[in-house]
Amino acid sequence: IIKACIFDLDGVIVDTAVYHYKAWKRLANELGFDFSEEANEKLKGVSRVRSLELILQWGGIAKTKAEQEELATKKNAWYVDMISHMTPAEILPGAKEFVEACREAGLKIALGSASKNSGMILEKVGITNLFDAVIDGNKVSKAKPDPEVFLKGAEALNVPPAECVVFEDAIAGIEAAINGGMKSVGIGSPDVLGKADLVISGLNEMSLEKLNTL
Ligand code: B16
Ligand code: MG
Repeated sequence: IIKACIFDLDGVIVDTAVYHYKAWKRLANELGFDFSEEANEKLKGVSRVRSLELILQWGGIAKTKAEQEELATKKNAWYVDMISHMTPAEILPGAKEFVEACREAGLKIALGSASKNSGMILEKVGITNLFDAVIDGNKVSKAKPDPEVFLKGAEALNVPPAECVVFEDAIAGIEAAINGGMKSVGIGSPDVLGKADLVISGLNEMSLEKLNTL
């Protein structure tokens, strides 16, 4: 029986991938190259540091650790500038309604995100108070598919992993849920997220009835 839901942020609750893409693209362009929106898919759910490593690889550019830190800070400043203008209208269809329905049913709710900017995003779209616990990139040291972020979420909610379900749009996130001994719902395509217990195209397709079949 499910007692808690743990939600990824980017791609599940909001679509911040487009802002990440704009900021990384601007950085790449300054360095003299470009990358496609298709390549950007590979950055979803991936940490800031690792994202930069991948992008520099695509551009065939080598940078020292110190330079990388500077570049990541620059990208983040542009990104934060964009997300500081986010509004509640940017919550993905059905996301707020489903989280509210879970709360009304007495389920515990946590965020499990790789982002270090999750606090600001939740604040801007006005849903901070829907979460009993927020575990994000500031609180974890191991990236998905390591289950750390979700296990910390379960612990904060005081619910055993087997009674938690994770909602994720990235395959590494579904693997993290499985590695943590949790149920998982994939948000996106079954071709990519086939390992999940259930795959839907968005939280507007989710219901408490479906949750109870997991
Ligand atoms: P930040 P999620 C992830 O969010 C994004 O999908 C990924 O593209 C980003 O690099 C990562 O957060 C870190 O974000 O630079 O804000 O710390 O899907 O785990 O909610
Ligand atoms: Mg995501």
